[in-house]
Amino acid sequence: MVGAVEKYLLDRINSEGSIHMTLIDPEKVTSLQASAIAQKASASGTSAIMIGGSTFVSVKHLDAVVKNVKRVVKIPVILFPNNVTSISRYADAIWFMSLINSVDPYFLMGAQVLGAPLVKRYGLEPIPLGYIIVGEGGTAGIVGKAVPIPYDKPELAVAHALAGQYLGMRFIYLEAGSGAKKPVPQEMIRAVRHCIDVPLIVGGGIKSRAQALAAASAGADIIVTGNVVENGQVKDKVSEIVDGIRSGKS
Ligand code: 1GP
Repeated sequence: MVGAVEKYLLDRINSEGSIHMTLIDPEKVTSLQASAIAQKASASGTSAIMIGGSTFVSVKHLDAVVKNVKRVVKIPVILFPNNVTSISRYADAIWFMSLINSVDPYFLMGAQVLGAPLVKRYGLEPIPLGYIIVGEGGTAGIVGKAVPIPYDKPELAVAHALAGQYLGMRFIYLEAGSGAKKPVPQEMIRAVRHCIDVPLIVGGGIKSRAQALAAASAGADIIVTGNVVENGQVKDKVSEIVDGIRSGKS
């Protein structure tokens, strides 16, 4: 059941403690820009490339972005879908995710039912993921009709994360929303990490070494950054964040 990409992620978490992933939003880049970002991020120590955004993008453009990224990096390319239109046959794997705190059945199980046959047909590796929107929640929270979990309610984040794990999801993602003013607080990361047995992903609003270090030392196994690489200086920024993650674990 555990495929090659998932095994790779687990192995890297085991050997490094915490790892970094770079998120590329296909809505914001050309396919050439995407491959340039991926190449620099990979050279700077990121462990995988995630591709996805919160709103609409054409499958044609998504395919071009994924293909171009695949051409230049050896690390896995994992889709981070917001809908059934976010599935590209050229990726290695897909976070097969349910938005646990959505009030809309479409984001809990509807889109997954529509997307599953395509995942099968394209031979993509599905990695089961429980997605939980916290804090401001950003565009993902609005589009996904989530009831975001307030930062001062870590026990609610724990309840959602445990429910995801007990349903068989093999990763849990605490999402503050892309560009969030405040990343997920350490107290919430700590509380969730303490209660679940599967790897914990944290993302949204992480822009600095100190913020990456804070998330890693609180127990995040995977730290995702997106916005920070969109304004150039990919090498410097990813190196800075990867360095923060590594020192957070030492
Ligand atoms: C968003 O968690 C990711 O889905 C990354 O957020 O763009 O703020 O880094 P940023």
